[in-house]
Amino acid sequence: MADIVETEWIWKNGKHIPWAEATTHVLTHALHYGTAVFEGGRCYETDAGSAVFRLHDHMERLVRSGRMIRMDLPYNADELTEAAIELIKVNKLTECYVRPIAYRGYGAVGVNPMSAPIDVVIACWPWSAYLGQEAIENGISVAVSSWRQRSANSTPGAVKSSASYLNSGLATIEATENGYVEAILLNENGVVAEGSGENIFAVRNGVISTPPLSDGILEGLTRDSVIQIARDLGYTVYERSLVRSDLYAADEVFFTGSAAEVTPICSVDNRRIGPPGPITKQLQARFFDVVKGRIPEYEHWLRRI
Ligand code: PPE
Repeated sequence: MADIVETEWIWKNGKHIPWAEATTHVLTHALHYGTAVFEGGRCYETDAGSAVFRLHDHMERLVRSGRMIRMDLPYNADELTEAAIELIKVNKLTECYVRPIAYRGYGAVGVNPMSAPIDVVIACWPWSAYLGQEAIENGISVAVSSWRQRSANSTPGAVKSSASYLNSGLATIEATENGYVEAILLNENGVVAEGSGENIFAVRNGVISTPPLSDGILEGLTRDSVIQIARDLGYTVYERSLVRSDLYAADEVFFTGSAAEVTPICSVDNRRIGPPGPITKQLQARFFDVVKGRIPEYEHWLRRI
């Protein structure tokens, strides 16, 4: 995780404002009660200019996350998509991370958020490999956390809410203090859910498995993309519950996420999985080819700037 690289403009409630002025009052509802939903996507340079990967899908998920927490956004996914494209342009960026966030703003205190105003912001800035370039190339060591993923009846994982990331943060702190790069969370039924900011895949005997959405995970767009890419390459992909020993026994394990992209995992709880395996490497290479616009059949996933 890296320090922010500042850019010039931020989009807030329909206007471009200077980066330094994009501040908010300390009594902002979301700051006190976690009442915010957000997104993260990436814009990549391609041979034919820059393109944001699955931008409209990210904006649809943002709107859906908002609806699930009774925060109906004053903008639809189309409007937010255009706003993000415009923002990348005015910031003159060719590659960047895009972070839309909608939150209950200033004007009401107390747990019930319904009377607090809804603010919508989009920021973008250059963000290199989430867990480092070394992680992308050689893989990372991860550990199953003592913290559990919340159940679908308690800040559901399907909602990309700021509140959920307290839990992710606890897991990451524990993992990194214990010398691992990232954490894996089991859900309350004890099956593998996801990483603190990534979905997870395991490969055994050439078959790819990933936890189903019903295990309480975020409906990751990178996960969805990798499932489709793998199936298009002829692999069998199962969405099925995994227990931690499925990870220990796997030939290959990897994370997916907009920030983490496709990150190989080389050990789980000190059980050596090995250097990035052939299927992980193939899917990773294919993923980068797709996001960089090198494979025409996936062009519909790219929103060109
Ligand atoms: N699970 C969680 C808990 C998660 O936070 C992410 C994304 C994913 C799965 C993968 O979803 P997708 O990006 O749609 O493939 N995490 C975002 C936040 C990272 C951060 O530290 O901030 C991201 O990757 O942008």
